Amino acid sequence: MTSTPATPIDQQRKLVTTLPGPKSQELDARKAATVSSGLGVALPAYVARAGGGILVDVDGNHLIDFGSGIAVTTVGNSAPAVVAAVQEQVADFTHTCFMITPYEEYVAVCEQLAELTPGNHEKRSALFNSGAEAVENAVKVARTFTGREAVVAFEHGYHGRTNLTMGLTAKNMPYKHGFGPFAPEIYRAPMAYPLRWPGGPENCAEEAFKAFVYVVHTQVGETNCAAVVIEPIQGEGGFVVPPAGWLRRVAEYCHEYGIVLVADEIQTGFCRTGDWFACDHEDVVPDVITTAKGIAGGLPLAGVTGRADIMDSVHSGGLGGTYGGNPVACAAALGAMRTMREQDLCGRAKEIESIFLNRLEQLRAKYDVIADVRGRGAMLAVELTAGAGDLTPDPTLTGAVNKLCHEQGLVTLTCGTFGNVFRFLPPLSSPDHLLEEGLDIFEDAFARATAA
Ligand code: PLZ
Repeated sequence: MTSTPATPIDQQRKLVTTLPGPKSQELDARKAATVSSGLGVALPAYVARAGGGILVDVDGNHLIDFGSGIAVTTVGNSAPAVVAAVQEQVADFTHTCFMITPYEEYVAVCEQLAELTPGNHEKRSALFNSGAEAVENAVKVARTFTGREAVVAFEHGYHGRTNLTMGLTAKNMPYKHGFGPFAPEIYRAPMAYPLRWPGGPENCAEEAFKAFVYVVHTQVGETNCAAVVIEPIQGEGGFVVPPAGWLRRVAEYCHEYGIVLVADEIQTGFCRTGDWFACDHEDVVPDVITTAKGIAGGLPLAGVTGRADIMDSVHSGGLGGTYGGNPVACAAALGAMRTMREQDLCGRAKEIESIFLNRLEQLRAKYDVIADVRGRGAMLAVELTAGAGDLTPDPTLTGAVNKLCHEQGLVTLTCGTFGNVFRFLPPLSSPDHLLEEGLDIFEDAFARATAA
């Protein structure tokens, strides 16, 4: 099969119109007439091409990407190995349904997952289409294995938008509002959130662990608890990095009581935090791990990988779905994982961390409204508050900075339960000069928004 290689995208920011440009505005009018208003859009610049660290819109603007489509295009958009693998696969066959007539690509992805995820124990995987579906299936597996029903999740946690995962997700607006009733047997423990821990960051690990144990003991009962579902670094909830040692204690506790520890690494996985998985940094080996986003370079694929005894406890036919582990998405994943290895993208995430942290710490020294600079690898954030020791969240300033960045052609994202966290998730394929320029724009936006 032959295909015309696309011309490489010039890795320079370039604004030829104000944003959104006229063609984007036309498309946005069509959107308003046809797409449900239930879908919010952060920056209505319609994308025509993307690669490296740049998104090119339909008007010819070159935008710097600091979002990676919410932590998905870790290897970059249309990464060469992903494109080649997809083109080859799509020409061979597009779908059979793995449950009907299987194919090698699915098995090969599961082999990679067994090798790359934390722990050397025997593992099995099942593949799905979205992160939420992976989390749902992890809970199904944990319930079958334990014969128990209850699931514990954490404050500020995010696990998806399906019914079960809405229940696991903490934040009401916009994820849950008006969409209940939610699935039963979900309990919530306080999150080890150092900046906002009532007893102070120095006591956070110890006190948060005790608070978690208290919830399990008093509200659930250890022997009723099937699973604890946890993001080792929280994503949508505000890039909350728990203090060292806390995750390990939760893991040991789960082990002691036969509770399945499900690490939701959908946002943190695949080199994003400078390790293959965020659990690696804490030397924690979860029983089950959920993956999606970065796994397949932008194609929809998700995985549940776990101890063989847990994953094999489900009756045959109990797991599946028409499209789960689609061959084209699997081929993309194999291309993406090869790229991560060959280009040492874990190392690249660490380099990005040092570029960002250096600049963000300087900014914090200048502005007391920056209450916290946190994150790991290429998953970093600043939390904006009233300042001078007052931790009242400032979502208005956060939104204002975000808007100014967008106007300058820098695609940025916010997050957090209080909407006051500014997050940085650049593709790991982004060259240094774009990262530095994006940070210049951010600093300038910050100066302007705080002066206003
Ligand atoms: N678990 C840790 O980050 C998805 C959601 C964006 P899906 N995060 C982005 C939005 O507003 O919908 C996510 C995650 C963690 C689960 C999920 C869910 O993954 O692929 O979006 O279903």
